Amino acid sequence: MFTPKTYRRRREALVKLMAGEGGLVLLPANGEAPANYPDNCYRFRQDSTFLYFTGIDRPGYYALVDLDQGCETLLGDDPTMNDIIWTGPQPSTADHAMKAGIEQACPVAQLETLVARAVASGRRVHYLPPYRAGMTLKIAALLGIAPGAVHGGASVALALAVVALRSVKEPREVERIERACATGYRMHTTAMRMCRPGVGEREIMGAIEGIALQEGAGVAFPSIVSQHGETLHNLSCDDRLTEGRMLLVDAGAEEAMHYCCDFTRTTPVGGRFNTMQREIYDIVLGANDLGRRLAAPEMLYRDIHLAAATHIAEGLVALGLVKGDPREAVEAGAHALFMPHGLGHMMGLDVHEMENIGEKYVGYDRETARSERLGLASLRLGRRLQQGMTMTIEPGIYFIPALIQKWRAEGICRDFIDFDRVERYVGLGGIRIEDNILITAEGCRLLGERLPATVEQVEEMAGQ
Ligand SMILES: [Mn+2]
Repeated sequence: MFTPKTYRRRREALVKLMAGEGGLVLLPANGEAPANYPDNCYRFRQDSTFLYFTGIDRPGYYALVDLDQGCETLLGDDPTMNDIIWTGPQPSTADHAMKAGIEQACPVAQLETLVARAVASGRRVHYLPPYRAGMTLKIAALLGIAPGAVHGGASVALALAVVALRSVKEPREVERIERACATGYRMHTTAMRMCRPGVGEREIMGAIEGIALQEGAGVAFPSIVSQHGETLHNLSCDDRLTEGRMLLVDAGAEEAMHYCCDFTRTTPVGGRFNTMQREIYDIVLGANDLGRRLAAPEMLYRDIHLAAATHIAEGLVALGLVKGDPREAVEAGAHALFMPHGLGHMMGLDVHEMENIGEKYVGYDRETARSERLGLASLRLGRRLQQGMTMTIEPGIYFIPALIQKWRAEGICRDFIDFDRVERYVGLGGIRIEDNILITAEGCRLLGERLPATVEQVEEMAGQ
C-alpha cells in the first residue's frame, strides 16, 4: 500500500472534481467469486477504482464519500473467530480504515441505512457501472430500483472524475508499473529461450505464468501463447512448436499492488526468421517504432493509429500485397484486413485501464468518438494524449484465412488488395509487437527495459 496520505489526497481530488454534484459516492470493493462451489473461488481480484482510492486489497468492503459534508466511511465486517480459524488473524475494519486514511469505520450492515437515508432525502448516490451480476443486484437493492435500471443509473460525473484522475499516473504508480514490466521482461525472454521445436505451447505458458506468480500477483490477463498468432485472443495452447512457424506470446504480469504490464513478442521457432517472416516482422516493428516516435501530449491517439496503419500499408505495397497509394488504402480501410484491431489501449491498475467505466469516457472524450469506419472501428483509445498517461503500442499483421476469404468473396477493398499474393502468406500466422509507454512532457518513453525487438535481438535471445 501507499501511505494513508496518498489515498486521502486522491479522494480529496475526487471531491473537488465533483464539486457542485452533491450526494454520496459509493465505492464498492469486489467480493469473492465462486468458481464451482461457494468455497472454491477464483483468484480474488480487487476492483481497481476501489484499490486506487483506498489501497485495500480485501473483499467485501465499501467506501462512502459524502460530497456535501466531506466525511468518509469505510464499511466492512471484522473477522469472526471462524474466519480467524480458517484464514488466520486479519486486520479489523478500523485497521484498514486507518491505513487508507479514512476516519470512520462501521459494519457493512449500516450501508443500507446510510444509503436509504440519502435516497429518502433526495440525495444522489453516485456509483460506477457494475460489471459483476452480484454488485448489480446489491446496488438495485440498496437504491430500491430494478436491476435492469442499475447500469443506466450510473453516475457520469463520477465516471468523468475517476477517469480524469486515473488517466494520469503519479510517479509512484509509474514506478509500480515498471516493477510489473521487469517481471514481464523475464516472462517474455523465458518464452523466447524456450521457443524450440518440440516444446509444448502449454509448457511455455506454465513457465511464464509461474514467473508472474513468483514475483507478484500473477498474470494481468490469461496469457496468449500460440503459433496461431493470427487468432487475436487465442487462448488454446495445446500444440507443440514446429520449425518454420512463429510463436506469438501476449502476456503481462501484475505486481503486488496490481499495477500491470502488457507485452507481445513474436519469435521464430528454432530462433531464425525466414525471409517471408522477416519482411513482415520488420514492417510491424517499423509501425511500433513510429508509434513511439509520434506519441506525445496533445496528439490524438487515433492519428497515431492511422500513421501506424499507413506505415503497414506502405510496407505491404512494397511487398505487393497492397496496391495503389498507401494513404488512400488506409482511408478505404484496407489495412483492417491485416490489422483488424486498434493500435493500443491505456494500461495501469487494469490491463485495459478503466474499461469497466465506459469507453466513451475512457478511450474517447467530448472531442472524439469511436468511428464506425473500417480500420478504426476496433480502436479502444482515440482521444488526445496527456502527460502521465500509460498505454500500449501494439501494431500487428495477421493472415486470417476466413477474413481473407470473406473480403475476396465480397470484393472488399479489391482495388487495394492483391488477393492472390495475400493468399501466399496464409500459414504465416500473425505478428504483433507490443510495448508499454509513458507520455512525458516532450514525447514518450518506454516503460521498463525494452524487450528484444529487432530481428537480431529476438534471434539472439531465442538462440540461447
Ligand atoms: Mn495489449
